[in-house]
Amino acid sequence: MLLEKQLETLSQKGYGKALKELSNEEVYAVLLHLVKDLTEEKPLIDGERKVYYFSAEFLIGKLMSNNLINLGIRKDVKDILEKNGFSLSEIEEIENEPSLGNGGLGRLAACFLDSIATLDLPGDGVGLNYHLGLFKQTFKDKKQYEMPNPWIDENTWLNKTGKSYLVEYKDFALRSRLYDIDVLGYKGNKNKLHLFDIDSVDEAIVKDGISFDKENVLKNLTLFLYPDDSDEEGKKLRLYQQYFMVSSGAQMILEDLRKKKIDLRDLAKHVAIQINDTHPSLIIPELIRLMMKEGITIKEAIRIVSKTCAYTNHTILAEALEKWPMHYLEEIVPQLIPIIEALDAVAGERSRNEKTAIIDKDQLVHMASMDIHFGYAINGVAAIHTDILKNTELKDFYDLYPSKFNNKTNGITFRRWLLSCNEELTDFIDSLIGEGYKEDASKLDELLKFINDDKVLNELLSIKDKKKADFVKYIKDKEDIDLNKDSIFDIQIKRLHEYKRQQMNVLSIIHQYLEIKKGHYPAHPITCIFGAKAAPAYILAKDIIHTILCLQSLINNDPEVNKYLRVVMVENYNVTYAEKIIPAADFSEQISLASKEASGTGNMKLMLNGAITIGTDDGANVEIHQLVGDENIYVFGKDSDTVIAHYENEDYSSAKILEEDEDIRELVDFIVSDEMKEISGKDGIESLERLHHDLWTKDWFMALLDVKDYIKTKQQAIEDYSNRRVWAQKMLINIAKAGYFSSDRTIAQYNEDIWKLK
Ligand code: AZC
Repeated sequence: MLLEKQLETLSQKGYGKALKELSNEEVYAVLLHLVKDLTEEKPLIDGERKVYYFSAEFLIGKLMSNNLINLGIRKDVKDILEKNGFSLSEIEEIENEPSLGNGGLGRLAACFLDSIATLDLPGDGVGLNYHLGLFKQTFKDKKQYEMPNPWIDENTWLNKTGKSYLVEYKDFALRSRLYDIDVLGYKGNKNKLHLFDIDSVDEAIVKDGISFDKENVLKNLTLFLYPDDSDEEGKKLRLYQQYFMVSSGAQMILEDLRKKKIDLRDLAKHVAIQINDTHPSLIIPELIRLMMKEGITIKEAIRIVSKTCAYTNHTILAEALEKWPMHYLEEIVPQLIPIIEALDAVAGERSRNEKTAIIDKDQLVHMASMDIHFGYAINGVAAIHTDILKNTELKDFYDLYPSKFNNKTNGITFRRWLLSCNEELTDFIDSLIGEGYKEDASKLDELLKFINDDKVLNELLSIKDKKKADFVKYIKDKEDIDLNKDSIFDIQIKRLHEYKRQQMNVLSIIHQYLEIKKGHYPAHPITCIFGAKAAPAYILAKDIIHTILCLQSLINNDPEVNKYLRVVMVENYNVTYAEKIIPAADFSEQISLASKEASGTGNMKLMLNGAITIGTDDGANVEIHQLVGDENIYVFGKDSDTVIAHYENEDYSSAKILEEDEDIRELVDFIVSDEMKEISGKDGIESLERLHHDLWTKDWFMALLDVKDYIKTKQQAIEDYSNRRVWAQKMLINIAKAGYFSSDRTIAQYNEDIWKLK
């Protein structure tokens, strides 16, 4: 009743009309005001020590649905709107998705903020307010093109604050401007996501897709996340951004302490800083510099900062561990040089091992090395990943600081990845085991008692069917693509990268296609769905996209084949798309080369929604495998020890495989077959040839090593799918065991072992 009155009042105030007379857009604005008003009443979470989660990305997704859920009013609002002739989910569609992230790393940061607030822990995010996001992906002529992805409009969750800091570079200074987004905990109070920006940013300088003058920092600094760094200007722009983020954030933190009359020497008692990957690593020298300005000696400042900062590693891929040339730093932030040199000297005193140096002999500054020497905790993001860090990638550091290393297996927030995206499944679980699992996800385990209950199993299948039908409608409306709702939905959604091996999935699709052409039909029709963006300068990744889009056209237009097989790559895959695809998934493709996927989090979201994993023993798949047992996951491929040995011995040769195995050769050579070339068009052939050539001569991530086992395993999964009862049991077990992957558990562990808040 109260809520209804509030909505009517806001409607009158905003538009001078009754609620039922508003347009959908107006209702959206009214809801935004409602949530902001209700949020206003919630106190900020307080405590002695507070964590600041520094991250280049926060892939927060649309916020309306989640905020309503976390305020505990989504059902009531939905009813009131329905009474007035509106559909809440249609209204939620209106919101632009904030384009502040790329992949798992950014989505993890968003899940973590949700869980920090939900556990009532004091902790804020710190990042940048990119006006045009990563980029918006479009397809033309079966190729990816990049466009700006603006998302800020007048109805926004961003709140402009009065806070502003001077960030000094060598040749000029910029004033940062802080915007905040409230982060609501589930049935709890709130924290904040702090996003820094500059007033002078100018979207009009962007031309021709996403190109712009990379040297015009005053206008371009907060336009894009991860601007193209294939040239020197791009690399420098990233450095400008990183320093802008950490300097503004550090000043904000110190200002807060001063306001509270806390001695800066007590920083570590009051503040923990989590460095998410190496993008924010300059926070270490910057904090030291700012403390020195306040009269603290460098020695003491180093000691204090070393008790404040902790680092999370998200990858073992060397190219992703950032190294900055000294001369860039000299050109952009010379004030940090003496400090970095001092840190390098201290590191040198602790170890003379070249591999743990901060500044190497080529005058490159290794960000991760700085983090490990001067952070008090270093964590990987899944058990196997942390083991690989300790035993291989970061072994020399582990030998030096064994007690700093720890594992924190990733997690996902169930508020978004179950309650919000799959209401039907949520309501069904509620009816079976009550709502306790919403605050203690381990209680999902109670679902296991229904393992032989046919009514429950049938209902699970019919919810899946319903979500598949919803998705079929969504993609028809959005992209005019026709899917067969009765086919298996086989899903691979993640950044496009060779190590994730979308190209191996491509080979299995080619296999399937050729089999159908020979009259060997699959046990069940199957639809292979991809969602992925390729980094703009990552040519081979774009070649893989082109190949998928060619296959899509070849297969979907062939009436002989499309009864059994279809292929779809959705355009501009993002959080909103994920929320539609995941509930509809039957197979979850997690097929990275063992040892390369740090954790994966899509694997967790898909499992929670009843999809069965087809995967390698990599990242968090290993833990999923342990939890659900051999019967409820399809594991294939060489293990990480074997793969690591291939790299060490340099004895992997795709050419050798291709020469010896004509089955695999047929699949790879099909990429440059006449049918494919014809579909690809003149401009695309080069792309097909490049991928083909790479597989023959390099195949760095060993797709050909596992492809046969992969095809065989997937075949088995397709056959098993037809036994609907057994399949439903697999689904139930996966859902029941997903509780471990709640980010509430992950955050409780970060707090217990690293942050020690409250
Ligand atoms: C990802 C890892 O690839 C993934 O395995 C992990 O689950 C995730 O971080 C969260 O820990 N890394 C990224 O997304 N990295 C970038 C630069 O986008």
